[in-house]
Amino acid sequence: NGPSVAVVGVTGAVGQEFLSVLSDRNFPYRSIKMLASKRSAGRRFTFEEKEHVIEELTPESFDGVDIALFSAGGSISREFGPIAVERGTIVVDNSSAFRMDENVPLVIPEVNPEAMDHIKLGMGKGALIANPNCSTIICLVAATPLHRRAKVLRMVVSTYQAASGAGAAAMEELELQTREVLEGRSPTCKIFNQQYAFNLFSHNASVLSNGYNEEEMKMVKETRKIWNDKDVKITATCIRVPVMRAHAESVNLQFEKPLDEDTARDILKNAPGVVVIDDRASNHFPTPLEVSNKDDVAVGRIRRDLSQDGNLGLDIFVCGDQVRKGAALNAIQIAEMLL
Ligand code: 2RA
Repeated sequence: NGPSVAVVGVTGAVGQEFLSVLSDRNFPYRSIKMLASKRSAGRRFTFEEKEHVIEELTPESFDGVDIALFSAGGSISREFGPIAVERGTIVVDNSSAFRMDENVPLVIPEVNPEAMDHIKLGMGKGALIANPNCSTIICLVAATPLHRRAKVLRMVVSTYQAASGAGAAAMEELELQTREVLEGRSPTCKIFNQQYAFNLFSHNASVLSNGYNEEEMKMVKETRKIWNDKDVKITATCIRVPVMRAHAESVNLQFEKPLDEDTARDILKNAPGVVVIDDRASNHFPTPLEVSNKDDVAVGRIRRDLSQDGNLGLDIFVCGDQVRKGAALNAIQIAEMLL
């Protein structure tokens, strides 16, 4: 019989998606614990035809738990992740708390599964595995197969990030504001300090002394760790756009070795977790709506970067569901690798 599983932060957008993905993929858990803050403890809900009661997250919550899926914010992960590991649990953490810790594997199963080779169920001790940031996952699922073939020297990413990345409340606010604006009322701005509907703005993550925001620096640092390449040049601009739950990203790649667009398209057509939508004749390319609630990252606009000599540059456009592949699916694919 399978592992005992705990979901930490079960009431959040990603927590709920954990349950959807566990069910969709028939994850073989023998038991499952629904953990959240005191505020949600006691709430009942049905999952897979069984009634579950949300329990308050405490250190004792992890006794007897084999795998814990965390998505309850960085402070909860920092407080309870190590406690869970101490009690023998393997933690898959969706927060940014431990991603850059050199002892913590940062894993996209299609990209760098070997990073967690040393961690398995039944090894008699806990461990911590970090889920990369959603915009990093979505970019690298597409960029890595190309990198493996022609070695990326420089990557420039512009993201168009969905509301879901800022949580369920941000999705609700986008919907509310859209209604308000259409009715000529002033928009309610609680989550973001400015109008979101019919607008876009630089990502809400804090801006650092180098002028980049935290989201952009995650793309830079996490890519270097996942590719195990501290020299690759990366720059990113992350923008929040009025889209519900799928991120879009424009990615420019400069290679060490030539890679022509047809070869790139073939590589992507055969890449795990990728679907190519690249129909120039009908101008049909990836869109957030087309990838929402789906597992695959969609790639299109595959073309030679004409600002580069020969075939040393390529532009692509990717879309991926932020809640699913960007968070919950990736974490559960990691959990599947432990079985
Ligand atoms: C965002 N990547 O989209 C963040 C959330 N994890 O805001």
